[in-house]
Amino acid sequence: MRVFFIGFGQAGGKIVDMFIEQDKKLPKRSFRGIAVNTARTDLMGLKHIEMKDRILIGQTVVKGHGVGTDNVTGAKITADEIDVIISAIDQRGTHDVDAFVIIAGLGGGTGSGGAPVLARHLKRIYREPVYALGILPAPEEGRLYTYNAARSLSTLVKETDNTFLFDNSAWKNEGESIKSAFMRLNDEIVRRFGVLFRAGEITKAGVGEMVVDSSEIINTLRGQGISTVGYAITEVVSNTHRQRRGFLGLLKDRVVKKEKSEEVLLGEDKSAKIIALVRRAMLGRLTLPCDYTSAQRALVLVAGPPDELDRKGVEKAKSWVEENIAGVEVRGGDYPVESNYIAAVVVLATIQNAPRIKELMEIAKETKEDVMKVKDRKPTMLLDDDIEPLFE
Ligand SMILES: Nc1nc2c(ncn2[C@@H]2O[C@H](COP(=O)(O)OP(=O)(O)OP(=O)(O)O)[C@@H](O)[C@H]2O)c(=O)[nH]1
Ligand SMILES: [Mg+2]
Repeated sequence: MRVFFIGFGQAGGKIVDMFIEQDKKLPKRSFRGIAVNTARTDLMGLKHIEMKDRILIGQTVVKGHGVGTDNVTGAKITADEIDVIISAIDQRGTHDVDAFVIIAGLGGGTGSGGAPVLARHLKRIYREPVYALGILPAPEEGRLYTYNAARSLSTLVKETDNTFLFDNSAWKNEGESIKSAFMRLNDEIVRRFGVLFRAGEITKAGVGEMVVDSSEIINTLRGQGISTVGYAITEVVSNTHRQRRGFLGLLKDRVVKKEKSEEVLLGEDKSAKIIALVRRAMLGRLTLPCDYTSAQRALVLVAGPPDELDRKGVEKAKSWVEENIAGVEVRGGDYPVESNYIAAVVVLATIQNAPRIKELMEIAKETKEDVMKVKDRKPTMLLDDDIEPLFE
């Protein structure tokens, strides 16, 4: 699938920069990407997005310094300067694009406020689907981030065809600071979504038995809501690898016998291997941990060298996913690539139950009430009204 990424704000910009970095290393480009921000230094810090594709907005309002976690200002600046962003997207070219993906940290100001505004306009202008990939803040970042995320998310879900979520708090390690974790987390994001968003593109590895088409990804994501992604990877014991081990094994009879039996098992169990991999993807850590049984639709994608992509295995894995989610729509297939690895991606689309979202919404509601209470207090309460000011 050919994707046009828009990285909004600092987190969004950095992640799109990594998608572009990954894409540049591959023989065929599938991704296009721009970064939009109110902070000049954030844009300057990017490495792979071309200079002309880094769009600074809000200069007259915040002078290139960012909106300081104020997402209402982020939304306003974006609405005021939407033409600048749309024309940058148009100039980059959209005729062959299959989908737009807006990426933003939902806890901050620029991306949190700007992403839903941009989504609304893209949907009005283009026929292609508009997705968001939102990064949820960790609770330790404070209630303002949580409140921002809750407001941004509620709006994003209405303005996009589907919103993927990645929960920073679920992915950072115990004791690790959120900042030092960013590079690692971004890498996890780009690996998963890189496979998903590239699926359907023809590669040198040739055509698989049942290749996933962009339309299947799009149909899975149709109809709004929140989605999460599971991922698992395993190394292929290639023929050459096996032969090499076999050759080494000649030196010892006992080893050769063992090698042979392993080879047979590997050959016959391609299907079992794929089922196990898909199970691991769905039951392991999701980008947004949730109750997978509440998913309405799913997409099962198996990427790897064509001779490992066993049709029966993919079919059985799909059935297993179907038995375990609420809905009956499970699409999927393979994505042949030249690699020593097989990767499984499971998209759980339009989930209904995620404890983290419930918690986020509850904290946001409490925060809103507290904000209201504080608003009612006069800033001069500490002073005495009987002491008259010098002038009114
Ligand atoms: N996963 C990940 N999260 C990030 C990264 N950078 C920031 N965040 C998260 O994103 C949120 C802040 O969003 P930013 O993108 O920094 O904010 P912004 O859109 O630039 O908005 P302002 O700086 O307020 O103008 C916080 O919850 C951070 O934890 C990153 O590189 N990776
Ligand atoms: Mg910023």
